[in-house]
Amino acid sequence: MADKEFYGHVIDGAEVESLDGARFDTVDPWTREAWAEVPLGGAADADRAVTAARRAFDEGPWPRMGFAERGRILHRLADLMEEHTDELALADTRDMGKPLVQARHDVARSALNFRFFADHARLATGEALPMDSGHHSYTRFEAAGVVAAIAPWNFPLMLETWKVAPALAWGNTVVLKPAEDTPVSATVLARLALEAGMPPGVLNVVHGYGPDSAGQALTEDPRVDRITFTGESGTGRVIARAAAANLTPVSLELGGKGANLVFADADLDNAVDWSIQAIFRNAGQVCLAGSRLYVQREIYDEFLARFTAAAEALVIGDPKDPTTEFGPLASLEHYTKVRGYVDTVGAEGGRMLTGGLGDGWVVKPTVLVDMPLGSRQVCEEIFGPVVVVQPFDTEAEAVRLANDTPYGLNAMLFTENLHRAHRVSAALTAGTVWVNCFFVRDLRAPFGGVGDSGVGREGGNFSREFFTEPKAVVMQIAPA
Ligand code: TXE
Repeated sequence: MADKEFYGHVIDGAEVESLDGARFDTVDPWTREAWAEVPLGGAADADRAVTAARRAFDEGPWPRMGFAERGRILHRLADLMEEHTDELALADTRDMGKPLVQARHDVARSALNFRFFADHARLATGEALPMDSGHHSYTRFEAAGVVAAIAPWNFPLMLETWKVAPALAWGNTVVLKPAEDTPVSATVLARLALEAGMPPGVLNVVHGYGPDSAGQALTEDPRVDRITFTGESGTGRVIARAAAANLTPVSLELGGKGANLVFADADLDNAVDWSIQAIFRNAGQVCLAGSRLYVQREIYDEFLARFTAAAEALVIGDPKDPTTEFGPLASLEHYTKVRGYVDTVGAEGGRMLTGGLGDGWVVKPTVLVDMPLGSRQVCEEIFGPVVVVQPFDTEAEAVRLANDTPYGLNAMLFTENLHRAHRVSAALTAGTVWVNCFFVRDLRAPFGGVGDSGVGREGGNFSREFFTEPKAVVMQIAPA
């Protein structure tokens, strides 16, 4: 491709190449051609970015500004993001094949991340503890320092801003490493942050890979005070080990194998609609995907018929076309991985009702039945548009099946029975449970997972706890 656009690292307020001049391509998974180039950052580039963030934290105005002034800049950034919706959305769509309509939705949510955390930090209240001894104790939430934010490729801008926004709102400085498959929107974001008046060095972006590259270097740098990571569970373990060497606190949002329980008393139209969204939105490349669908036997056949018909009706096509609902997988590597699960359905003892391979890097909405409980399709995170559907008889059985996984990010259930809704929500091992809906979130709520799905929670006060150092001040009110 003749004229690939270039998107640099953003370090200390300047858009720059790597020190050694190396670059790599980012590939549009629909055209399967490189469409942009970014610098290939290594340890030396990560070092430069941390140095800039360190200086901006230790000497710059950002941590010393009031919440209102920082908030004004963060709101201005949100305004600029909304004005640049097309550019940001198209960047994610071209980088990873997400339908443009969904990418535009992600931009709106990303702008909201800045607005929400700016206001949340400004309006946060604390607690003063009157003590019998004639003292009182109060808590200060002080910025932690330099935050390394390492992001995945499935919701590039959205998950980057979910980390960056609270970190900045609480006065930290940031080095963001976007995923190598989806680098572009991060550079655009950093450009807009400078335009919004953010001082140099406050938000730095360094591109590159993970192991033996910029990502690993960030996790090993003792000048980094917090590491926030979203990605694969195995990578989470590697990062936790690196962080342990410096006792750097980590927040890990990892994989999932979400259970979706549809009871016979559910509103079927609603259950079908959400169950389709839960596994086929973003071509199933969602940590929260409802990839294990358990349906009560009385309605199993009817539900399956409706669900399969809805899956087949999804409009597959060029993600840049605004009518497209379902695009290709994000990369050849990821397509090959997901294909491995589709190709082995028969060998594992199951059956494909609909779906399979499409053109290029498309795996069509795929519905599997009769999969043995121990099969790879049931046990492993596929991270693609592949759902395993199984019948159950009793509520207890449904809960047991749902909890039979090392993951615990989220679960869904559909029922019109209020008592059952509360009972099952309490019994499920998961960071989030959705009842009669999916994907809806209040940004004040905790977000994170249990077991292999991660460590820690982010959102609202949970983000405050992670991105600050809480300090207790004890003061004598009157001499004894
Ligand atoms: O993730 P990785 P990948 C799952 C999904 C997918 C699989 C692999 O199953 O198929 O993970 O995706 C950086 N030190 N999820 O390979 O490797 C890396 O450069 C520091 C679940 O993209 O975890 C990228 O920026 N950084 C998921 C980021 O980590 C390292 C979202 C994620 O890469 C590193 C995405 C290291 N040693 C994939 N190794 C979810 N839960 O939402 C890698 N990185």
